[in-house]
Amino acid sequence: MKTGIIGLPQVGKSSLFRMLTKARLSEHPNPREAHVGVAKVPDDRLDRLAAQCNPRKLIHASVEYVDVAAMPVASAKTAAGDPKEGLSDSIVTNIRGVDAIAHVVRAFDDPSIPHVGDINPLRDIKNVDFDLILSDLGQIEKRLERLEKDLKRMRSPELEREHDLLLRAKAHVESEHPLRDMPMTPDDKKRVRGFMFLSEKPILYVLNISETHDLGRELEDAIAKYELTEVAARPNAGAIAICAKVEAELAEMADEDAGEFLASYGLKESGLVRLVRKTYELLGLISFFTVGEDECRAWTIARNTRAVEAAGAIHSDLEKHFIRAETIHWDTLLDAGSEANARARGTLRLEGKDYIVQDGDVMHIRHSG
Ligand SMILES: Nc1nc2c(ncn2[C@@H]2O[C@H](COP(=O)(O)OP(=O)(O)OP(=O)(O)O)[C@@H](O)[C@H]2O)c(=O)[nH]1
Ligand SMILES: [Mg+2]
Repeated sequence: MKTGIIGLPQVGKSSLFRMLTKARLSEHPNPREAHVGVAKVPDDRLDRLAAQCNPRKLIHASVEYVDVAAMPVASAKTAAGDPKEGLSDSIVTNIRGVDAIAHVVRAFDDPSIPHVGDINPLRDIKNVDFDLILSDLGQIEKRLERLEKDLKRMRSPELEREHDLLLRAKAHVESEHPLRDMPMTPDDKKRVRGFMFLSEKPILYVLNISETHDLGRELEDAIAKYELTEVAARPNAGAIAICAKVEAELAEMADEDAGEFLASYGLKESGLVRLVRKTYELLGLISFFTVGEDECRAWTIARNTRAVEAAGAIHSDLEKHFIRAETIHWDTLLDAGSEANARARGTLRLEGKDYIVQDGDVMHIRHSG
């Protein structure tokens, strides 16, 4: 699962990417190539399970981030009525390849770093969303033209269904709404999957705010203060505030000092931890765990996955030869002290293929392979 980091120039995209993935970027990157890096998904539940079973290896879940090049500055100028340049092919290609978008929006104040106009996150969000929508509209129109030619030559129920759906999508984007909030049936979704529409991807608005003494409270209030409550509440969207400047300092610190540093700002945890968790949520992902002396590990699956497919996330053989899954919720296991105790207490359940795996389940797959 990949999340693309996008945004206007100089808003803090690469700074965030570096901190999330602890990657080093070259000084002179090739603008056509996006940087890809992996971020660990912090999980206190897994850490506590590991403390109980003391494994040789501890493996957290991860999400991939892509540092997409900056959106064209023209994105910020639509209100002036300038003809739009549109997105470059390389940006479109890079965004198409991701499962979700993190849009970094500037809210920090710093006269030494130029920004298009004054600080206005809602305007920037609307303009960048507009660019995504415009790119999709171009694609929809091209496909509709082709479809109409084909339909003249030959009637086909499948082509007609696609035609109806695309007409609906066209009306939707023409009213300046992103496809991510257009109601679609699972069949509709399948029909448009191949287009990889940009405005259909789930989006997280990441508000990069200034460093202040009362940062804890500022972070809590920022979404409302910049009037993002409404856009963040739309389907497949979300918002989070962070302070990249403070995160950069945190990233340089030893763990012992970090806690004290956070507390001095009235914070409980780092913004990066919240950001990664939000991304995971936005992608509709949950974790289940496997535990043992050799390895404690988090596995990533989509919400509402059946036990047999969850087994497949570990290994395809486990899916093929699945018999049952010994299952227990992580906190019940902690409570019992060990799997053996849990079994004795009768809190370890045996679940079949169709069991819907819950976030935080600990599973042991029994198989015949
Ligand atoms: N004051 C302040 N400066 C920041 C903050 N975040 C980033 N910057 C600075 O803004 C400049 C741009 O940061 P980058 O992370 O390179 O931004 P970017 O969005 O990747 O920029 P482009 O890729 O060039 O579009 C750098 O000089 C950063 O140090 C912040 O929260 N506060
Ligand atoms: Mg950059």
